Amino acid sequence: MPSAGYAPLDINGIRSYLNALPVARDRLGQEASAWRIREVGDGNLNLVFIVEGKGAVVVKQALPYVRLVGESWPLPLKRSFFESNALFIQERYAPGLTPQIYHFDDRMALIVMEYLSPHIILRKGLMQRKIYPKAATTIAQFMALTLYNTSMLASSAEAHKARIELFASNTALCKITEDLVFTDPYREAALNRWTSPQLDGIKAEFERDNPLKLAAQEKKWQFVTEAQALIHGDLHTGSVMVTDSDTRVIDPEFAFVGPIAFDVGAIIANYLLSFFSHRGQSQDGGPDSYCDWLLGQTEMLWTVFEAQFLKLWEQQPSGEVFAQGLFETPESTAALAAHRHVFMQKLFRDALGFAGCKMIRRILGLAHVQDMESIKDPDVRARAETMALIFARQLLLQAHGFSGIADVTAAAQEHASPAKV
Ligand code: SR1
Ligand code: MG
Repeated sequence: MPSAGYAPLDINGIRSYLNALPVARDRLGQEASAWRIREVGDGNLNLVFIVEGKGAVVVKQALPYVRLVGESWPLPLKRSFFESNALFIQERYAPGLTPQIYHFDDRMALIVMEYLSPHIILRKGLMQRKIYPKAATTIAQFMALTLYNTSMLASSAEAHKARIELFASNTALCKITEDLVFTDPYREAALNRWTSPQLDGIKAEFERDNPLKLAAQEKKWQFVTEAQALIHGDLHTGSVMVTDSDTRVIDPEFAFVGPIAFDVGAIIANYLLSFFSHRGQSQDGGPDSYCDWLLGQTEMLWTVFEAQFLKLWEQQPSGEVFAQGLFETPESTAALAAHRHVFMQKLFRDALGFAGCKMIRRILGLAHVQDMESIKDPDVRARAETMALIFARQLLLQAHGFSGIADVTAAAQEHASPAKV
């Protein structure tokens, strides 16, 4: 139920709302009647307006239902509260890597924030085969900074429990992930869709595939039980805006205290989906330097994240877990240093499992990705999707067989080779 005083705004409503808001008026300049306002939301959940005067702002307002599906699927407005809180926390630990918030209105479930221009959504850039040399590195740094600093490796138990409490009631958005990522793709669910009839066979196989279903449920168990750090919760390439030189992570409305590997796996999955979408469209399956670049960036996501996370752990061991005072002799310092690598290896394999789930859900579940959806010819799309599905299954079932990220990208290349198609 929307709270008293909530109303979804149209263009005129946005104009009056911002005109009564000094912080927005100052940024926009001009008379309100001269502001140019357009609704540009193309995500699954919310309204998004770009408002331009002399300056510009973005207004994001939650709807009381899932926009993609309609009013039959109600969704709490409180996601706007979780998003604004996550953005504040992320800005504290990863300054300059998120949009700046100018105003948050809890009652209207509305955030006024920085208009990122000339940024575009990373997914769209990757679909156009654009090179963003810094994007993967910056996303990896964002993950290391936000995930390390909101974990008990950096903070007290008391602070961590306060964080858990702040985000604990983001249950409706977590439930979307629990159902859409970990469960529905492996069963008959009303809103599932896939390229049919081409993928009918593999969809039916996945529904019968007990090892695969068990592995997906293990990942779901981790997702709901591992309160490790404040995760973004929906870190795909549609949640990143880029220019050649700037990268910002947006849209953390799915944030809660969950497994670190979920964010890492999500972004790796989306770079790999881009890779398979391009490989599937290649006529002859011959060499493709853009696909090689995508795999190189996939490697960067992990290697930069791992190095930065370890560096933070070595330099700021301020948390109550692996507490500094326990490891002061040279032997125990060395033991802790060795253990950090064991810890990262587990995180890596967990991330691969999550990546597998995230790839499968985008092909067999409700919410698909434009990388694949934009492929008009269903046979070509099915070819790309099948390569991605088979590879994702391997990620989920054989995460332990990958000793490093270069193994993963080599296997992706192998799955996309003409002999396999
Ligand atoms: C019903 S919402 C579907 C998806 O959109 C969001 O971007 C999340 O990824 C969610 O799973
Ligand atoms: Mg989103």
